[in-house]
Amino acid sequence: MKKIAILNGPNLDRLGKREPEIYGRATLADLEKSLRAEFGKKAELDFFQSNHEGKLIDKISELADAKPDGIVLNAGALTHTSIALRDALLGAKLPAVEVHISNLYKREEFRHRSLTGPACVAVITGLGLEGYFAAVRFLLKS
Ligand code: CA2
Repeated sequence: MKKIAILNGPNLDRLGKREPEIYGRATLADLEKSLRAEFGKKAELDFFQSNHEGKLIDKISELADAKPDGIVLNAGALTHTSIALRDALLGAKLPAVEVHISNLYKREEFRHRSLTGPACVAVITGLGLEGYFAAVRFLLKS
């Protein structure tokens, strides 16, 4: 069975609880349930969320040793700031797909730059939660 890690960064634990006009009404728990319903028979899904940059880096280091088949990463605002997260991803040498619920290019200019995107095989932005499904599907096929 393939293994996919799904990592969410700062504030994504608040999904469905604020700003539904940008991020929708589903919670992170709803997303986990739907992804397990869709892919649970084909893949082992490992969900991780942290509001702390270092914890995300530690998780990526663990994954570098565990070697899942892929990583789906929504690093939240760390996408735009974290060289450390980018270095961790590059060091892990695992196929990663970056996902953003909102379309970064329709938002403030500071969200247009992703430091982590170049360390990923693909970036999906603006498909809502569907982006996570597309990312898992892609990683399972590769
Ligand atoms: O669109 C995305 O998925 C983002 O990664 C979400 C981040 C934002 O900083 C990125 O620029 C784009 C923010 C996550 C905050 O999520 C919340 C969700 C609900 C309520 C409050 C915050």
